[in-house]
Amino acid sequence: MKALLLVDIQNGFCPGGNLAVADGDAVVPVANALIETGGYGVVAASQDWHPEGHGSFASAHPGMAPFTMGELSGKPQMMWPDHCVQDTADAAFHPDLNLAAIDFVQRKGENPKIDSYSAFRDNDHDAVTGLDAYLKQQGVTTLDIVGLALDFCVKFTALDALEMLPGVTVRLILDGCRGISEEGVEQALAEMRDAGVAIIDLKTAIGS
Ligand code: VGL
Ligand code: ZN
Repeated sequence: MKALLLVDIQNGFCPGGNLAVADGDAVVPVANALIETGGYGVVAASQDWHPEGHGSFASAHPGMAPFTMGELSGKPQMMWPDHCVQDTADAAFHPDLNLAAIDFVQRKGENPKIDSYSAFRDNDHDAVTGLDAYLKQQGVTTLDIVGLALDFCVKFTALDALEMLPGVTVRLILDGCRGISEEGVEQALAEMRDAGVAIIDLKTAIGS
């Protein structure tokens, strides 16, 4: 069974959002096209869902500026602008996304002491979210991934999918993703390719 995973397609990562990714909303029509024609047995979506004052926010660390490296629980942590705070419009899914088609929502980033880029587990790999158990229980054999941001949450989600769903084919639909930085995207694509993620486009995904 093929499953589709929509990573963090939220207002916060789209133009006008608190952690906007350039052209981030361009992933929405690609996600919707996949939902319509991709033949998926399951559509899952992750949602970055931080409490106010989350430890990944620069604002929680006096003197720290967004987009600089700081520390969280004794480990290096990128300091982000406040984003995707629970129950705010910034955390809501993009309104044009086909929400009715989503079977399962996996929230993440709720623990203020640790960030969670991956939809499968936190950055220390201490706590799993439950998405792996859900997808296994559904009998997934191929997992297609689209969303935001390619160089952070999408990358770590794809790498964890390979590790935590043994035997599952993991495919990244490149035109359904946008990233924060160009260098970050190049590096992320190389890492994913090396690990065994198939990098394909929308046309290929729909045709196979
Ligand atoms: C993300 C940074 C912080 C993402 C989430 O969805 O890629 N990036 N929180
Ligand atoms: Zn976040």
